[in-house]
Amino acid sequence: MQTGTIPRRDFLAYGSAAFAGLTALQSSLARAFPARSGEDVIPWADQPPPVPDAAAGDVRNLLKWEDLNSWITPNNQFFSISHYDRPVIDEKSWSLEIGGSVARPLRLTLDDIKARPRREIAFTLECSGNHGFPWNTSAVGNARWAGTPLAPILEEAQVHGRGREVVFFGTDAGEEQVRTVKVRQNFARSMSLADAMSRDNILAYEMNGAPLPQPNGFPLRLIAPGWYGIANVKWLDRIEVFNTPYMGPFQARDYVTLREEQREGKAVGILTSVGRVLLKSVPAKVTRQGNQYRIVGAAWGAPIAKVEVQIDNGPWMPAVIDRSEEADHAWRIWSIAWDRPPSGEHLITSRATDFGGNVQPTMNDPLIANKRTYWESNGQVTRRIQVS
Ligand SMILES: Nc1nc2c(c(=O)[nH]1)N[C@H]1C(S)=C(S)[C@@H](COP(=O)(O)O)O[C@H]1N2
Ligand SMILES: [Mo]
Repeated sequence: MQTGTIPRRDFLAYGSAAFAGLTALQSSLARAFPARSGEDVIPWADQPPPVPDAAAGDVRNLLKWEDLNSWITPNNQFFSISHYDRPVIDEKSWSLEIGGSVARPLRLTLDDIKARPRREIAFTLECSGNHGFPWNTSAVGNARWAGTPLAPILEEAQVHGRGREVVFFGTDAGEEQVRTVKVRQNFARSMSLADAMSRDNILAYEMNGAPLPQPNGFPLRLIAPGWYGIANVKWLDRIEVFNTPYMGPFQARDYVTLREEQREGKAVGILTSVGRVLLKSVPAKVTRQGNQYRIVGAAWGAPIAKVEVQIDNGPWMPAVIDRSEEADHAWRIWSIAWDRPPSGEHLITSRATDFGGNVQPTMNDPLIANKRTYWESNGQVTRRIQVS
């Protein structure tokens, strides 16, 4: 546990009881973001390469980190990833079916869903492939999602005692091959019944106060706060309770982490399905106002206790975390002053620590280095900058 090193201020700010007394501090921290007037953004010297043609159909609208200007990512700047087609759905003919191993199957229209209790949740959605490829370094965004809680719907459907998983199907479909057999099937992902019943999960029809945009799953998607992007099924039209484990391609073949681990001195390959989001931070941008430089970044994946920044090979220095928005599953914006950096090239690295004392690993940590696949890459990120 490293919690002893966490500034007391951060503990206070995290507890909601202490929150009210901190307004002055909060607003001074809030001023750290989005911007100082008249400041310039210095572009990173290490720009990611363009999305390769092979992936350009699937991955769109990646954020330019230098453009990060608000805690909420505007809908038109939010990334979008789709592995099959991107269906355009007419909400009038669309409905959601809840079936499988249940006593009372349901069918709900969009109006039915909107008439149910409404819940909003701020959640930072990150693709588990983010930082898995040189071109994929910003497949992440933060939005306020609104919809209706999933758990009461599953309760109404009365899941049979043998039901063990909930499978979420999109209307998008593609052809998949198993040995010599090819079958057209819908995008889908499953969760254990216990995970699906989490009070945080919603069936979302709004994103930042607007109807869910088409690339992000119009008219309805699952929002599963705390899970990597892949679990958040878009263009949702069927929820089915299974008695057996679901083994769809995005569950059990793709979006699977292969890691080499040591067991009694022998290397073994361990395969796991991408699941919950991991502790992470990134330096987002460097700004300059006269010779006052500032490094601004984001941290997410767990309740963030502290963020530290390292410049070149210097000491780790604590960043100021903006706690003006209280949300368990949303990123924290942090910043740190960088006084009169010498001209030349510099390296900037950040690392986050959660309230359990877990520290974001380095890229050399066996957890990251022994991965043979690109998913779940939450290692520390280093960026290069040229100071003139
Ligand atoms: N139906 C469907 N849902 C999907 C996907 C998909 O291809 N089809 N892609 C998943 C992946 S890999 C990610 S990272 C997130 C991205 O959500 P966004 O496009 O709203 O950013 O959606 C997930 N939900
Ligand atoms: Mo993803």
